[in-house]
Amino acid sequence: MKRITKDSNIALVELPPTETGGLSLNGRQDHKISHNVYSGFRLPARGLHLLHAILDREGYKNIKLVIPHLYGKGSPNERDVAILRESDIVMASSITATSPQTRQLVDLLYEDDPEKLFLFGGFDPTFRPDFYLNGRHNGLIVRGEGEKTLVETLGRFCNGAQEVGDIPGLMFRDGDEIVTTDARKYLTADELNDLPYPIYPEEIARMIRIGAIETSRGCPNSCEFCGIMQFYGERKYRAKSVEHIMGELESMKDIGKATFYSADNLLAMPKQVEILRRIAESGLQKPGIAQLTAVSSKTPGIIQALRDANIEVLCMGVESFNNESLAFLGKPYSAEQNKEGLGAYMKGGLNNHLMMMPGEDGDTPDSLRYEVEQAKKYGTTAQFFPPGPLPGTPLRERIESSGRLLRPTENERWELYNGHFVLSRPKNFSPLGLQEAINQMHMDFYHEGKDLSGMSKSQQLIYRNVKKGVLKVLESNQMKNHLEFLKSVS
Ligand code: B12
Ligand code: SF4
Repeated sequence: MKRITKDSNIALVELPPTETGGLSLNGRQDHKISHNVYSGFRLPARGLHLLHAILDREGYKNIKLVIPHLYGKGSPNERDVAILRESDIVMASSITATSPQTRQLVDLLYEDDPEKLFLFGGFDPTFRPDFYLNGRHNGLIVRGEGEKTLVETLGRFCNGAQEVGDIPGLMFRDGDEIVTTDARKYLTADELNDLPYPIYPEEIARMIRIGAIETSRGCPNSCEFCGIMQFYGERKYRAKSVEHIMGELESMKDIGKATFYSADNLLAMPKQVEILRRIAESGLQKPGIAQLTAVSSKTPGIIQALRDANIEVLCMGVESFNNESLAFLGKPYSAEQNKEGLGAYMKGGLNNHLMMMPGEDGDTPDSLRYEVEQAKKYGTTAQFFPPGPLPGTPLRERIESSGRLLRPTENERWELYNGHFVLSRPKNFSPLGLQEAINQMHMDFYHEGKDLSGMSKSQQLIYRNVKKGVLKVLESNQMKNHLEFLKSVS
């Protein structure tokens, strides 16, 4: 491994998803970028802008970002490839859907320069270390939250030491074994408030259409299909302070035409109405999208506060209007609570984006027809994703142990883990039957001729972009090929 110093060239990279999981380089399109409900929005990368700021604060001088989904046709361009080749440290952030091309990139870079250091982080490396630590490169996984582990690890290398086995939060290969060091304790709310604001270099900032702000971490719930509890190690919800959130909004005021309040939800915070009021008074209230729950609608004053803060779209993890399915999914809210909350937001002039999960064991063809009817009633936009057996989740464990995965793990097509594809055997449908039913739900929801005249311009923009993303998925070769595969296993 190269000698690491504060002057080392560091490349932070997040690759876009592709239809085949293959890697295209130099702006080529050998492997088409795959779409999803959000692909029209040109959001920033997830963790990398914050990690950039952390490294910057530690005095690392030569940091560059490679985020190809923001520019050109989405594959790493020639500038990106040059940055990656010249780097001493490559830091890759990935989710399951982007894992195949991430590993291909790292393998290529290793062949080019075996002395590079490779660091991986994010949900997928945390849960699938073997996939990334294939023994060909100097690779380390930072599992779970990355801030402290990253600083300690690079600090150790800068001091000329190589031994990292006592640093919590790491995984690495030692011969045939993968060593997992002690768990890293999650950051407290105070520590989150001490984090620097994410860095968006000018050439990246101008490509972002919707800026994103993380207002909290963790979740007190434990839905079966979600790995959040396993990722952070506890069901601890930690909200950032109003001051920190306002400071970050100020720091990103020139980025994007709208703001996405994410991870995991602004409005589960005890001080939710106060934050909204501060946003409303600050002059920073671009059109907003926020993740929240239907039951938050009961908080006194919240609907007016949302409107004043210019938040127009609410992303709701409703999943189902069927209580039996909600119980299977481990959701803490009933169908009645969801309907009541969604109805209240609509009445208050807000738009619900419904995140639905049809195809759980409680669902039947009839219940899905009911779901889409309810979704039309309560949602301006909606996504219908079958339950995805994402690595690290209790759902995957259940599906795998009962032999319901459609491909064995060693032959899995990880690029299909983008939410849209049926990947496990449903109970009351054939796999093909469920995929076709879900595709039909999307078609029914986004039917031609829907009247958009009651929506504001930005609401129409959001509707059109979500619809565009969904239609691109339905018309893609990726979907056609997957339907053929499902036919063969149905
Ligand atoms: C916001 C978000 C999005 C945004 C992302 C854009 C944005 N900038 O906001 C949008 C809406 C586009 C999105 C889309 C999707 N998402 Co999403 N998303 C999230 C969410 C809610 C927060 C992510 C985030 O920004 N966190 C804040 C940053 C600071 O944290 P972080 O990214 O985890 O990074 C930290 C560590 O992971 C680590 N780290 C991360 N990378 C690296 C790299 C290195 C080298 C190191 C050292 C450390 C490190 O350090 C960071 C600081 O602690 C998470 C759930 C969650 N609460 O984490 C899901 C989540 C990441 N998404 C998920 C999925 C599946 C998707 C979709 C495929 C489909 C879907 N279900 O919607 C699409 C795919 C689109 C795509 N190709 O990227 C899954 C991923 C699971 C998996 N194994 O694949 C998650 C975990 C949700 C879930 N529980 O299922 N998503
Ligand atoms: S799906 Fe949402 S509510 Fe459920 S555990 Fe995950 S983050 Fe929490």
